[in-house]
Amino acid sequence: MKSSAVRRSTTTAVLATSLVAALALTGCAKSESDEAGDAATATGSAGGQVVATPGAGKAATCTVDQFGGEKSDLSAATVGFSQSEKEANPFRIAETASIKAEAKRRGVTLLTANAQSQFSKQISDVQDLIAKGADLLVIAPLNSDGWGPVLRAAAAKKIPIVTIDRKINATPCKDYVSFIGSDFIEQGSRAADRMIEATGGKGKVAILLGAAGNNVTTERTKGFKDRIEEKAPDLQVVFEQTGEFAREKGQQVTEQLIQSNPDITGIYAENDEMGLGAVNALKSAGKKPGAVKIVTVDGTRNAVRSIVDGWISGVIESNPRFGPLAFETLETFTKGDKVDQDIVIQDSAYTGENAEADLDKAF
Ligand code: GZL
Repeated sequence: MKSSAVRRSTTTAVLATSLVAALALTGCAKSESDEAGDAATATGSAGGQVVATPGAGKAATCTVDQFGGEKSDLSAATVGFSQSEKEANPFRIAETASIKAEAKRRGVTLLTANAQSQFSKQISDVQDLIAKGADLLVIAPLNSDGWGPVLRAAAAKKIPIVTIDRKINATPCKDYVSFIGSDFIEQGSRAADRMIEATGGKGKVAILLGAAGNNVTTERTKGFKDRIEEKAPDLQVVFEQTGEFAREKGQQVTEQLIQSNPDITGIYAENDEMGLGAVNALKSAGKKPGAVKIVTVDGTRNAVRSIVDGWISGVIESNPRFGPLAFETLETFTKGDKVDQDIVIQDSAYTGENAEADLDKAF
């Protein structure tokens, strides 16, 4: 695997969409000049598997020797996959499907578990996967904290762990091997750029926060607020409340929002499901499409379709198709080669310019 990731990409372009057109396994991404070209116009999502941002070549790495494990043959191994949230959210459906498809393609035995959005269950799920004989683990963590005991149990058995999607507060190349996921601060920053463009940089904005206790919510919020502060002094964040990353809760919170702030200009929803809940609330309140500018994150089909229908102004992609890169990372590691401790993937975006043409690339 090409040494990937680590660089926390800093995007200054307006809604830069560094389109990743390559397949995960090639790990190739567009050159800087290509990205600059893309930055000028929103281009579609690759709709493909996640691809790592080219690293600076000085990334912190990990080998099986440093981890203290043994080289092994991934194709003969049993891999355990722990999914965090119930698969009502298309993000989770696509994420699990990508892991299952890659395990099948490689002929690897896969054990799976779903924590149904309950952290205590995710911990027991991982313990069960270890008890059932998982030689390696891929974990999509619900929370960033609270992983100590189960990681120590895995480490005692020298079970390599790759975390995908959300980051855990633990020691890379000791408690787990690698993290593969998006740059969530950049996602928030790009969402702010789109909100500034959609509102003309003036008015009042509400934030539908994700669930508490994970780095995605923290970083998407920080990225958004810092960018608004930096680029749009006349755009004020006047409301922040969690919608738990859920559509129904997003709708409930938006109903409260438009009661307390009837003149709200924009809504930043930290995932598509909450953004779609906000659309439902605005529809029920008799608003017209586009009366309130909505920007969301994920890249689900329903949200991209809502761009076409005029209800949503922009969707920043958070690509959940981790399968190939997760297994590629495990293969590289078990063969004894080095892998990066932080593999930051590239995400595209959808706006009115490309939503219709790229709808089939949403998940
Ligand atoms: C992001 C992921 C988030 C999605 C939400 O990588 O952790 O969790 O954006 C999901 O849809 O709930």
